[in-house]
Amino acid sequence: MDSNREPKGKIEPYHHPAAGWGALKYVAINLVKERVTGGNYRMLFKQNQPDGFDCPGCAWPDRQHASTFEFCENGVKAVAAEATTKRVTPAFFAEHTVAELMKQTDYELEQHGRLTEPMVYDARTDRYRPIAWADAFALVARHLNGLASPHQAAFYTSGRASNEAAFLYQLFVRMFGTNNFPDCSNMCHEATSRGLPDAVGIGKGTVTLDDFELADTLIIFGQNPATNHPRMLGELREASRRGATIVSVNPLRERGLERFASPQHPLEMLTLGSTPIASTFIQPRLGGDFALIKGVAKHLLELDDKAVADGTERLLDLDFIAEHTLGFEAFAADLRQESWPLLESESGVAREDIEALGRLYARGKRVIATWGMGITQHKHSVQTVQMLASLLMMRGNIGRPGAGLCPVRGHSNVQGNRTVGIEEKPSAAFLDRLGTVFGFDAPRQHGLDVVETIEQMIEGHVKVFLGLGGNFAMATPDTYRTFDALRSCDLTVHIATKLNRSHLVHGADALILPTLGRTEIDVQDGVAQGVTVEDSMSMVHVSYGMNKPASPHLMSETAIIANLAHATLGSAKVDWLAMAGDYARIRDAIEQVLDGFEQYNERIRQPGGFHLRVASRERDWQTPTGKANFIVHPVQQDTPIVRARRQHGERLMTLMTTRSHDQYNTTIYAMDDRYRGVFGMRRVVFIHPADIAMLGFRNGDWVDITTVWDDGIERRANYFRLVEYDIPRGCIGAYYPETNPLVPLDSVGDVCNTPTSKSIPVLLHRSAQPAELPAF
Ligand SMILES: Nc1nc2c(c(=O)[nH]1)N[C@H]1C(S)=C(S)[C@@H](COP(=O)(O)OP(=O)(O)OC[C@H]3O[C@@H](n4cnc5c(=O)[nH]c(N)nc54)[C@H](O)[C@@H]3O)O[C@H]1N2
Ligand SMILES: Nc1nc2c(c(=O)[nH]1)N[C@H]1C(S)=C(S)[C@@H](COP(=O)(O)OP(=O)(O)OC[C@H]3O[C@@H](n4cnc5c(=O)[nH]c(N)nc54)[C@H](O)[C@@H]3O)O[C@H]1N2
Ligand SMILES: [Mo]
Repeated sequence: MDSNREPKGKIEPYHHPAAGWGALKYVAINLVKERVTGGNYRMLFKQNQPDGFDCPGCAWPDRQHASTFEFCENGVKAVAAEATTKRVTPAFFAEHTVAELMKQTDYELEQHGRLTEPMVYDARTDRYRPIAWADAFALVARHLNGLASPHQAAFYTSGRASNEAAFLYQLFVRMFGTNNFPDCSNMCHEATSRGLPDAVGIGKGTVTLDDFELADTLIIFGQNPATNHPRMLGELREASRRGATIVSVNPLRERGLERFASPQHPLEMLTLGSTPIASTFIQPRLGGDFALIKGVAKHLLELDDKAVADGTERLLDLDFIAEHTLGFEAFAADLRQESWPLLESESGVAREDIEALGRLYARGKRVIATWGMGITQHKHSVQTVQMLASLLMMRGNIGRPGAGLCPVRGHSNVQGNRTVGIEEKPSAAFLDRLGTVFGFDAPRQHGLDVVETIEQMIEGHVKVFLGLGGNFAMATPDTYRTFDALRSCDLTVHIATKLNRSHLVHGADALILPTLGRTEIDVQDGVAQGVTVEDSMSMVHVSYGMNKPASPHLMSETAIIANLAHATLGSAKVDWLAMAGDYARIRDAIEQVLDGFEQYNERIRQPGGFHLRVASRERDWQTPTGKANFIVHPVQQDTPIVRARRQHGERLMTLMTTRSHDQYNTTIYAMDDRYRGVFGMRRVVFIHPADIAMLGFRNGDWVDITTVWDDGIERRANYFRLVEYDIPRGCIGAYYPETNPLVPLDSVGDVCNTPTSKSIPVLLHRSAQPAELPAF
């Protein structure tokens, strides 16, 4: 281990297009670093192909032109990380106590490679030791069946699990008796999933890739696709070449959105050419999108008034509004009375720029709005999503070709997980049908989400935690309180491919259950199984692994869940092991429980799979009113940020936590953030040069960060280097998960309860370079 973990850190602004040769170079480095053997390079050509595996990276959909090789640098990192030849064996665990492993960084933990055997924690030696699969299942069953109430257990899901695994998991847990399904989505697109239903009836996007080919205007809110959804850049590149207008709304001028050279187009790379992506950048302050979008809507109304006065073509889609929506009068009245100075100060965007965006939007005949975490991880995220839906509705931009809502999901099957029942607040209709098909009374009481799960652990009510993938301890807020919460459990269980810190922050009893990754061949009863996933645009397709499993002892996620269910509940009602013996049986069950999955097993065989119906796309509004709803929201003025600023003045900074180019959530592949010009380090704070001066610091100084919150708990993250950056005054950025200790557990979005990872009130304090940087 390094004594100083970031000795070679440097800042070097990036001047090349995104992707291009830089990406190819990094691909090569990754394959070598992970020691992926020669034969395995073939697998890259099977990524996102009709007969290959679904990339375990992001949820961006695939083009199904069998000739194009859907290539993406960060997809390769995800695949290479899973295909690594490095192993975490029982010998490794024998060598290291858990306390020792806790001293390693997340990057170092990731580097050890794939887990190979089921392990159980031994308190006497503070080490994990091997356990037989059957004994592991029996241990879980004993704990679960010993609880006073099924609600004392929580069952987490990270969005990589297949539809089959997730469906079986929710069936097992509901038969056990609870809806406690915290999942990564609670920290991610929950504002979308909770905000859209009241507006348009369903919490999903309304566009497909075909719409991207038709759109003339694309507005990208709070997203960094060059890093997180690189294949989206291919679509933006085509749109840009066609002459479409592309706007990025982001406090950071993300370089990856400026120019893009496609690795799929060698000529462009050979000539060092590149396609400009976003033609316009708007840089609101953190959380300023709500006021910005409201301002655009207000200006659209003004432009429409002018059209009426001038006798020119109206800008509102009056037919759409009349036929399909409710609430427009009240919505328009609220816009008219809204104050421009307030919209300007809250958005951080000058009125003339808001108006320019309004004109640009009004010019577009087919407009798509996409959004990511920059929109969903704030206090008023649900309101922002609904305001965005209203803006599109004003011009009928929902449910027509080339236009619509495009939330861009994170994990490759997070949307599918929700579809098949990973939902702590299930509808009564779903529970009725599940209960009827399987002959049981599904529990009605709503379950716990991520934040509530941690709170209930702290209260001593949740005693067993089971994680289907993910890294709960690091992905969640308030790191040290979350650690205490997990350590108070009687049992923690992780079904995982790789070692991570959640395995080290454990309950009295603890298990690590190693599983197959999606790229690996999954044989059950002698037959290779495919699994299905749903992407961000509701396409459901099958995925077949093609690599040899990392270890002969691994079980598939589906098989592990079936065995847990069998051991806990017995197989009188459901023949769990038979279900896991042939995944087609699970798909048959899904077909019985859920609409839209008719002939599931047949339809996944067609290349590209099938599109799951999204009613709002067809202007079928499944809201309580039967119409799309314009929803009025005021600009929030009494927020934790505003209160903290009142107390501390301009020294108060709003912190957003984000991803670097070389990480996948809590998995740190390497230490660079190429497009932002950061190399060899992660403990940095992006800050405006004028704020550096105002605070009396200099570029490159070391600082500690503390949170301004009102519960008397000190929240602190130490040793970060200041990096001057093109970011609005008063706003700073740093990487997650290192900054999660700063996010208070009760700092959550309205309605969605999502941690406000993009708006944390903080102060910066002078510090010095330590002899050794903290491990996390
Ligand atoms: N390689 C890679 N791919 C990934 C992931 C990964 O970690 N690595 N993670 C996956 C997951 S789970 C997810 S959810 C997605 C995440 O993908 P993104 O949604 O791109 O998430 P972030 O990296 O957090 O970046 C959010 C962007 O929002 C901007 N932003 C921050 N605050 C605001 C704001 O208040 N307003 C606006 N308009 N913008 C703001 C930031 O500057 C940044 O550009 O990516 C998925 N794909
Ligand atoms: N401060 C802050 N916090 C955030 C965010 C933020 O922007 N800022 N983003 C939030 C978001 S959007 C999300 S989605 C969450 C992510 O939260 P999680 O989904 O919990 O975290 P990941 O880092 O994606 O999980 C990585 C681990 O999953 C396991 N894994 C990988 N592949 C597989 C597999 O195929 N099967 C199984 N069983 N396990 C596997 C590996 O052990 C790996 O270590 O974090 C959230 N937390
Ligand atoms: Mo996510």
